[in-house]
Amino acid sequence: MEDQNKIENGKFSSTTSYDRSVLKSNIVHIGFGAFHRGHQAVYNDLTNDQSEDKWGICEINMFGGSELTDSLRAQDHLLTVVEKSATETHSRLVRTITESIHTPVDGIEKAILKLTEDQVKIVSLTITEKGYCAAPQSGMLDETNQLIIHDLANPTVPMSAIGLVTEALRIRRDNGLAPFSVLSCDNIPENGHLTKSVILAFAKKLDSELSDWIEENVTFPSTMVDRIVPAMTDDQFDVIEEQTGYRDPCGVVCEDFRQWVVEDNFVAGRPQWEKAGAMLVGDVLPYEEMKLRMLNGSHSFLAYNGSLAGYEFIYQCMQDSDFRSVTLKLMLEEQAKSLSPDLNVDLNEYANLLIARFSNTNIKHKTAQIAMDGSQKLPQRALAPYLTLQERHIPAKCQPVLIAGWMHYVIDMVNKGNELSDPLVETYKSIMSHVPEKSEQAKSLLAIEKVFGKHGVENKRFIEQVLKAFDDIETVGINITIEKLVKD
Ligand code: NAI
Ligand code: CS2
Repeated sequence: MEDQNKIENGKFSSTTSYDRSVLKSNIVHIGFGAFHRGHQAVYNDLTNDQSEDKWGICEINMFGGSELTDSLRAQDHLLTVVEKSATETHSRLVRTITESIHTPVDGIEKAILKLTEDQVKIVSLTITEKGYCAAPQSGMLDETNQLIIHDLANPTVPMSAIGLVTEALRIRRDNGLAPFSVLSCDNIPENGHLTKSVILAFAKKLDSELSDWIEENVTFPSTMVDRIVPAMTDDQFDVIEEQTGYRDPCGVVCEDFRQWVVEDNFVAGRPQWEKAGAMLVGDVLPYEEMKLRMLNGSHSFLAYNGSLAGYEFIYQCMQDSDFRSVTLKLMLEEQAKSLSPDLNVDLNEYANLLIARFSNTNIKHKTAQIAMDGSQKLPQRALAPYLTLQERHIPAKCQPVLIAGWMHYVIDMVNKGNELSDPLVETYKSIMSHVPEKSEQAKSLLAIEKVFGKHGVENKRFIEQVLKAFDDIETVGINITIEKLVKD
């Protein structure tokens, strides 16, 4: 109540004014992280203000402590989003969230019950790349994943989001309830398609009729999602407090830019998100590829190589003229050339916008944050575009440095005993402890099939280029390697 009063009395640049009491949890969202708060929650809140039809969101978290959910409840599910351009600041009060479930405390049964309520029309996800329990390079259900092993043995009390959604769909089918759409909002190419194939493969192992029913009745729209929403730190909570007068523990500070391209394929309807600026289209893939390769690929390049050069934040990399030039080169001369020729977007303009967004000194986006979960990100951000250039006979110079930077980063982190957040961390540690030479460690990292498929052992040109880049970083250092790339 006290926190509710504080947030309700906060000073916001803008708030919506629709009647919250009419909201129902038509959307259940799994993965109440920073990104969802700064992106989908904002789109949905703005949409509610402009349409007759109002959609509420029930938030579910399946991992970690319950502090965030406890705080959200204490402030009546309201939260703050502060948007910062290089020169301006805007604060919003987001009012679209209706309720919340933290399964480690509330129990998975409560989440299953929520997903099987009649009014639920969309189940959306921001569960990070690893949450899909797919092998990163192939995109196939990873049956060696511990959560999947658990859920196949205990499908009525799942631990993974994949198991939870499948169990809810089973109950909906058995009870004659209408299906919902499953909307992935994670940075994965063809995220809808991947979610569908993982859920179908999982369901098939339990009950092939269920898998057939899901295939016939459920839709999995793909999305391209974009807004830089860094993990919160103390000084960013200070920013929120300075802006609104209330240090919102559920608030986020993000850039002012936002983009959402959504495949318009919803089995039970959807909010009119286009009223808040989303693009509803027939085919998202060209946009997804553009964003994943040009933005996220460059982000990963900067995360690994920027860290090796001692940069803590992305904007600091942009203040180094060599890093800045190489990033633009990677975007335009490599990633852009790997895209569909039919993409009707001015890629020069897009790249320059990305450089401006990365340069925003008000956004404290840590290279170490983006460096997390490299095994889940490299296939779509580095390997796939490299392979397309290879097919098209276009030279790739920066992409091998991206992958080599990742290898140095992983080796350094493991050797120094630093914590490395990546589902394959045990594989890395095992390589480091069994293979003594650094150059041999690099070869072993490239041979990890889950990340590079067979390319790390069979694609001679790829292996040669990445190992050469690895050797350059080792012998002349990252700064000279980057300087050479600028001139190359
Ligand atoms: P976060 O760390 O704030 O939140 C991650 C969320 O995922 C948490 O709710 C956590 O409980 C959940 N999660 C983690 N592993 C899970 C698993 N195995 N199963 C189910 N849930 C799991 O991260 P943030 O910033 O919200 O980003 C999440 C994802 O959103 C990213 O991985 C990316 O795919 C996407 N995204 C993030 C952007 C950003 O700038 N932060 C921008 C565009 C997309
Ligand atoms: C980043 C993204 O953490 C990462 O891997 O590249 O989360 C990035 O900030 C977003 O995709 C921007 O939309």
